[in-house]
Amino acid sequence: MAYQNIFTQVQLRGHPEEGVPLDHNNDARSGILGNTYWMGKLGGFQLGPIYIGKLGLASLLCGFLSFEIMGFNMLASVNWDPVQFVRQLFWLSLEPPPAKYGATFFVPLAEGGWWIMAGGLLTASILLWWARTYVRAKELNMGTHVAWAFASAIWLYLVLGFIRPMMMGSWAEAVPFGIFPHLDWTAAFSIRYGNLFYNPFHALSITFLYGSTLLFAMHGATILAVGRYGGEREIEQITSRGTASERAALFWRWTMGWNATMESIHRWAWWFAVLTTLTGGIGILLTGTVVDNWYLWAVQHGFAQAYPATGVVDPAALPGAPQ
Ligand code: 07D
Repeated sequence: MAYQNIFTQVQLRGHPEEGVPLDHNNDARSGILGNTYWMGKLGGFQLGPIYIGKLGLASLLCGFLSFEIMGFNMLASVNWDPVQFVRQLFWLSLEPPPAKYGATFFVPLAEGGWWIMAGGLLTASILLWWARTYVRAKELNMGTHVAWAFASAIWLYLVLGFIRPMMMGSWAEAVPFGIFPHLDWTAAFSIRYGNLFYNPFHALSITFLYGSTLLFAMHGATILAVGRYGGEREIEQITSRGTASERAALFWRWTMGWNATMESIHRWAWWFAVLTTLTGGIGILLTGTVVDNWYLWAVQHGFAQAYPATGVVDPAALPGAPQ
C-alpha cells in the first residue's frame, strides 16, 4: 500500500466539505457548486461554497461598471466596429485627462472624464474587495495577513493612479487603461524621469520581486522534497524530532549553513511579497515630486558616472529648468 499525503494524486470523492459553520445567521455562502477531475489536478476538486455577500456583490458591480466603461470607450474609439475592436484590442486605450485640466474632477467625459469615472469605480471595487478579505478572515477567526498583503499592492496601485497624480497636480500623470498603452506609459515614465533603473526604490522593489520567486521556489521545492515523510504537515512538525521538517532544516544547514524555520519561512515570504509593492510605491511617489531625473540624481550621489562631455547640454540641468 502506498503512503498517501495531500500531494498524492488521489481525489477522494466523499461527503462535500462545507467548511466551518459561522456562529451567527448572517452567512451568505452558497452551497457546493460541483466538482471536476481537472480542478482536482490543480488543487481541490470541489467548486464552492463561495461567499459573495454585500461587499462582494458591491465590488463585483463596481468592477463590472468600470470594465464596461473602459470597453465601451475603446469600442467608440474604433467607431463602434466590433471587428476593429477585436483586431486592435491590445492597442486600444482609455486615457486620463490631458494636463490642461490639472487635477480637477470636472472634466468633459470624452476628454478623460470617463477615465476618472472608470478609475473611481475600479478603486471602489478594489477597496470593497479588500474589505471583503478583511471581514471574511475575521469571521473565520483568522489573522488578517492576506488583507494587509493585498493592502500593500493597493498602495502601489493608488500611488500610480491617484496619489502621485494629485501631488503632481495633474491627472495626465496617471496610467491609461489599455494593454499596450499601460506598458508604453511605463516605458515613457522611466525615460521622462531619467531611467527608473537609477531609482533605488525600483531596485529594492525588483530585489523583493525576484527574491519572492526565489524564496517561493526554495520553500515549495523543500516541502515537495520531504513530502514522502509527511512534510506538508510542516507546522505541526516544528518541535518533533526525526521528522520531515528536521530533514528539510538540515538540508539547508548543510547547503548554506543556516535554515529558516517552518514558521519563519512563511514570514519571510510574506515580507518579501509585501515589500515589493511597498518600496515600489515609495519609488513612484518620489518620482517627479522629489527627484526629477534619477540618472542625474545617481551621478550627484556618486553611484552613476557622468557621461563624457559631448557638448550636448542637458536641458534638465540648466538653471531655471522646471524641477
Ligand atoms: C502594479 C499594483 C497593484 C495591483 C493591484 C491590482 C486590477 C484588476 C481588472 C478591470 C505589480 C489591481 C487590479 C487593476 C482590474 C479588470 C478586469 C503590482 C501593481 C492592486 N522593472 N517599473 C516595477 C522590473 C523597467 C517601471 C515593479 C524589472 C524599466 C515603472 C517591479 C525590470 C522601465 C514601474 C519592476 C524593470 C520600468 C515599475 C512592479 C527589468 C521601463 C512601477 C512591482 C529586468 C519599462 C513599478 C518603483 C509589482 C514600481 C515598477 C520590475 C525595468 C518602469 C519590481 C524586473 C527600466 C514605471 N518594476 N521598469 O509587483 O513599483 O507590480 O516602480 O528590466 O510603477 Mg520596472
